[in-house]
Amino acid sequence: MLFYTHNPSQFAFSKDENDFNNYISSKNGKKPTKKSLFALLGVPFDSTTTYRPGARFGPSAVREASHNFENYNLSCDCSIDSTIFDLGNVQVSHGNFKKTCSNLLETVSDLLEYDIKPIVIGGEHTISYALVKALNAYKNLNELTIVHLDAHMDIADSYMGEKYSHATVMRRIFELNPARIIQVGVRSASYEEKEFVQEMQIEYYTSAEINENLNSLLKILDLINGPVYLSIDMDVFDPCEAPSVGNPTPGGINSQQLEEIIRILALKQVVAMDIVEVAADKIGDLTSINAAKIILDFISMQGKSSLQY
Ligand SMILES: [Mn+2]
Repeated sequence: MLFYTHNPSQFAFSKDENDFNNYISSKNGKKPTKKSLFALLGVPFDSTTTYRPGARFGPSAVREASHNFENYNLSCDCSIDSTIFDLGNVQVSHGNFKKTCSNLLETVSDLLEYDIKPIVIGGEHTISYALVKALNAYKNLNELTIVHLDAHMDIADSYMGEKYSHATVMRRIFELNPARIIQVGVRSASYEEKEFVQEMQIEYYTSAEINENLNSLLKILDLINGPVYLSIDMDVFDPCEAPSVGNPTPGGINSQQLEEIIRILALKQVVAMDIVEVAADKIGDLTSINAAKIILDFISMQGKSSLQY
């Protein structure tokens, strides 16, 4: 029997949890060896949001928006040929980051055990900490480059009394001692944050610098060696292209620049990524569409060694 149906609440072009379980049992515990496998996880958590709430709806909104796109990508003349499993959402405990972080860390650790790369849709930015912490058990963080696309540095030691907050997440990640942190598209920070990143020699490239000379950033990203963790706060975009975020900040970068950045990063050894801070509240939301596009661009472009810029 054949039903001509699909599940609109599942990410476009993905396989579901049953396929995932079949894959795992067919592998009988053996790690895959050839093409990259990706697993999508939603984390509908937004407990430390300080301005515009709603990131808990991000995973559903981005999945819905993914159905707006084609499997074929005209920009790179390539199609999606990697397997992507949509495993649904991680159980969150609203108001309790510690418990949510623990659930996410354990789930992601299981995926890494099978050499499956997590792509996590937030949720607020705080969740990135759990992902980098999970990587710690499988990769040498001394070799890991964090590429952080964001309007904000997110590197305060604490924010409104919280150590674990969307505004402190990069400080907690910095404390895990990754090899390098590169901040892309920043245009907002406290004076203390700016002093800290300069003192610690954390690289940052402002949206104004990128608007002035995108190629200079692309060359820097292209020189990255070793494993990469990619964290994308959707407020890196100018609010005219991504208004539904927790902290909209004028003067951002645009979707074409993002596409070029992803084109370079997709050829790097990205071991996990997150797309966070989509606080969308309606079908067809522009922020969700741009977030879904990033994931689809990344999946279709990754591993295509012939791409040029
Ligand atoms: Mn931000």
